[in-house]
Amino acid sequence: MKIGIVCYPTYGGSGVVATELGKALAEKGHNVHFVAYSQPARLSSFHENINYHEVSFANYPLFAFPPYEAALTSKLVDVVRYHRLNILHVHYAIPHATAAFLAKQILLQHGTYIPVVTTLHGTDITLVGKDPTFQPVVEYSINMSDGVTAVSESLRQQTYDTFAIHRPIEVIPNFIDFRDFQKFNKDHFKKALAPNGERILMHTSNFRKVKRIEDVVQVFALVHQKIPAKLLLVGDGPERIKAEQLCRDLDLCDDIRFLGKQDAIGELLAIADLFLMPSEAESFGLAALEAMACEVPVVSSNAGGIPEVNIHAQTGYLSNVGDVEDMARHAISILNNDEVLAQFRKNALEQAQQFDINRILPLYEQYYETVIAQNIHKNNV
Ligand code: GMT
Repeated sequence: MKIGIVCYPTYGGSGVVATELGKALAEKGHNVHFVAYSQPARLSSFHENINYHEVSFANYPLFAFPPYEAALTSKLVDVVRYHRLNILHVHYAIPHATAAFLAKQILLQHGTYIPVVTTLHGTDITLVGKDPTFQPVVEYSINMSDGVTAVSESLRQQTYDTFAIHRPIEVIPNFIDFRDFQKFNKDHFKKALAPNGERILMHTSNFRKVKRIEDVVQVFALVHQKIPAKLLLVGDGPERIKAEQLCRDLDLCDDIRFLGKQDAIGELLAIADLFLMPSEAESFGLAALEAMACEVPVVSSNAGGIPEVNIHAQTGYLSNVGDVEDMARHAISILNNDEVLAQFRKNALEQAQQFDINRILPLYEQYYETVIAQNIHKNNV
């Protein structure tokens, strides 16, 4: 198949999923065309089946807001026509599903019907999408897609609860590539960061408000009172300053490291003993799955789709959003005992294997084939 993938190029979950999906499809022999406003973060190496088309345009002084949707739409029309794509798969509804819909209408004038699959990732529904600023456009664009997927059952339900959607939404969960995420031997690294055998707690995210970074620090502070421990904070974003201030206020700077944005997350997770995800909302929690693939148990909130990934009292624990005492109690119960930790590590790996990319990729391929077959008669109208 010739597949167009539209995504955000940043370190955010939707861009990561889209890029890893495209790379895996290319490895299986499909011809993949990425369309984004800059090179996706995880698209660094060359592959003969991967093409990248950048949406770029010179801004005009009249535009207080550069019309990105228009530029993206034009790029999609061009790429679909001249590379004869079979399907467009857009990740994150805003504005990708809308631009894809418009491109579809324009292409119809040229006798081409391009089927569009929209994958909903989370904040495009739960936070930004339901805001009245975008709500009617998001709802319409989802309904006009030829196929819609959501990354968890929870997100599918929230989409139906939030919008008037009159088409089926298929749940295709996020996935993990065990070549990048496994318990690599990085003992030398562990010794450098925790020289006295301290337990290592870790959090990775884009440090947005929804991630509740201050809860991460609060949970660590409570664990630290009972167990020698270090906290590694990976990533960067708007809430980092507040978290840094909290570390200073709690006098924990010697035991908390801010590592900033990192590429080799799998290698860092390999030295972690526990992953913290106290998020306010999370459609899936890809970062938790990445941790579990590296045999790291997860102490998290019970928001959104997290319980579909992190199984309570088995791969980690779930607490109500904001209940840092409960999270700390759970963390201590795992970290206090080597045997308990070993069992949680094993369970985490087993659960992560359910989301192996080799299991999930065929679901996308089958879905594309179904959507293409349902719309084939619309071509050359
Ligand atoms: O977490 C973010 O803020 C990034 C966001 C995105 O759209 O890039 O992540 C969402 O998509 C990920 C991949 O499907 C999910 O694993 C995250 O749970 C989801 N984030 C939220 O729902 C807050």
